[in-house]
Amino acid sequence: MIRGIIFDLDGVLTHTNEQHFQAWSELAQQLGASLPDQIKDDTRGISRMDSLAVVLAAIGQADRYSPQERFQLADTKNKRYQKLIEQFTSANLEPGAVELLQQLHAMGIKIALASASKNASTLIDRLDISHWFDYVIDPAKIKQGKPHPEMFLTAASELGLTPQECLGVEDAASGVEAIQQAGMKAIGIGTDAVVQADWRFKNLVEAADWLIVFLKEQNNGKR
Ligand code: B16
Ligand code: MG
Repeated sequence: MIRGIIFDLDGVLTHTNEQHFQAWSELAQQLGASLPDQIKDDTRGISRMDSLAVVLAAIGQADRYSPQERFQLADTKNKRYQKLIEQFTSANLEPGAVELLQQLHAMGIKIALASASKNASTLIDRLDISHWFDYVIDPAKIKQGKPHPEMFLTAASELGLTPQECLGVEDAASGVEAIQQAGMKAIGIGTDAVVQADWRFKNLVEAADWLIVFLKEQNNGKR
């Protein structure tokens, strides 16, 4: 029986992929290089420092910087990213996001956020959706990022549920893998990145329509 839904943030409830990419691209420019579009997918869902490693490898500068310089580079990118999302409001939510959170809450389904982003709690405040979450992962306390299952296992346990009682919703290959490694089924949104998901949808509205029917059927004993 599904009693909890664990959401990713970027690429699921809001779209910050362009802002992340722009900030990484500007950093690459400062380092005298340009980034291929593929970096958007390659950094989806993975932590800031892991993303930096992907970016530096893509521009052939993987071994050029000390750990301290790497932190500075990541910080430069993050400051630019924070500037780019400064004006985010509820208008930046994915269509259908509030309706889905409302419906899940009304059905008594527990809701958690499992985002790799250290900016996630600021972002959900700006998006005006913080109040819908029963638990929000603090990625600073997570030892192993996606695709490791730690985030999803922690979220389930904090909701007081077993992994089998939860579904995860993701837009990234790393996230889908993390959900499945946690022993949950994965709902994939959007790109080819989620081919491994148990159910795939073009966008959140389509996923929400399906999910609400799925949960109602489950409650009526049809599943
Ligand atoms: P930050 P998600 C992820 O968020 C993004 O998809 C990924 O591109 C980013 O590198 C990561 O957060 C870390 O973000 O630099 O803000 O800590 O998809 O897990 O919600
Ligand atoms: Mg994501």
